[in-house]
Amino acid sequence: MTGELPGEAVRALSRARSLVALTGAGVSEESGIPTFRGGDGFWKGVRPEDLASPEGFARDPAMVWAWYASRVSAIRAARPNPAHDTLARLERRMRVTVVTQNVDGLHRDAGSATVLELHGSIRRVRCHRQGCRDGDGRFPDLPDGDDPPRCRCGERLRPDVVWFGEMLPEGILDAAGEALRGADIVLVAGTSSVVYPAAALPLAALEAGIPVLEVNPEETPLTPLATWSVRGLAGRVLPALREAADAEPGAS
Ligand code: BV8
Repeated sequence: MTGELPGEAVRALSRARSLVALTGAGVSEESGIPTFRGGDGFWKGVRPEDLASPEGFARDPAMVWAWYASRVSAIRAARPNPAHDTLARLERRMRVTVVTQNVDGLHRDAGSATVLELHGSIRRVRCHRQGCRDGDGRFPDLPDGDDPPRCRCGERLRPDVVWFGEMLPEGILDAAGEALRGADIVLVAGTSSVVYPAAALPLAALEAGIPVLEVNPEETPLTPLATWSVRGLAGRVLPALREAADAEPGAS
């Protein structure tokens, strides 16, 4: 871990009764799942932003389906890492709401009880036709490259995730806002803080006078605004934060 733990942040965490953790792809990186914008940022020469969109799906449904099928198989082999485990363990000492942009389901696998999946779940599929529920189900095991399977209504199936240009699930931003309003501290871990409306959530917390602690090996647009920002890997910094908070005199 490179970044020192700010003493004030440790004291705030030790006294907190309620925490909101806003997480991004970086907290799953140590589980072996590539981040969205890390590496060369391409998949078979295509940018994820161009694949994770209705336009990308309309243009080449087999390519988009193959991309998700390759991600689903990587995710099925993945296990939670100490970052996920720490957020689940913190529930023993405070109310924890995980608000995640990730679609991999690893927070629930780690045992987190309250997880808001802002961008849906790659483990599920649904019908591409707005409102049709006949296609709801588990992502099927299919060889790569197949044209997506069809719903009973005849429309293509697609991953149950939110694509660029699509609205987030009904009510989930309200639920995230409600959790934020009741938080004593907001932890922002493993996100480049560039995707909206998720990236607006820590800003709303700061507006409301709630301290925000960022954990990321790199600086992000949130770094200069956060109350504290630690340069480090979530899988190391989060356990260290929890241990330091537990050791604080008068820890709640
Ligand atoms: C919407 C699901 C209404 C699919 C994803 C203002 C307001 C509203 C919308 C917009 C707006 N401005 C622009 C928009 C449009 C757009 C947007 O935000 N575009 C961006 C690119 C500018 N937003 C939308 O379209 C949203 N819809 O608002 O509807 C609307 C519509 C149109 C116009 C106006 C309003 C929908 C956004 C959801 C898109 N779907 N994913 C899928 O996964 O396949 S987003 C995608 O990016 C992933 O979900 C990912 O989680 C998310 C955010 O990325 P990060 O998680 O941050 O991952 P990233 O790779 O970027 O960064 C990883 C970070 O981790 C790095 O900082 C790295 O340093 C760090 N890291 C690495 N290792 C570690 C680590 N940190 C800690 N520990 C480590 N070990």
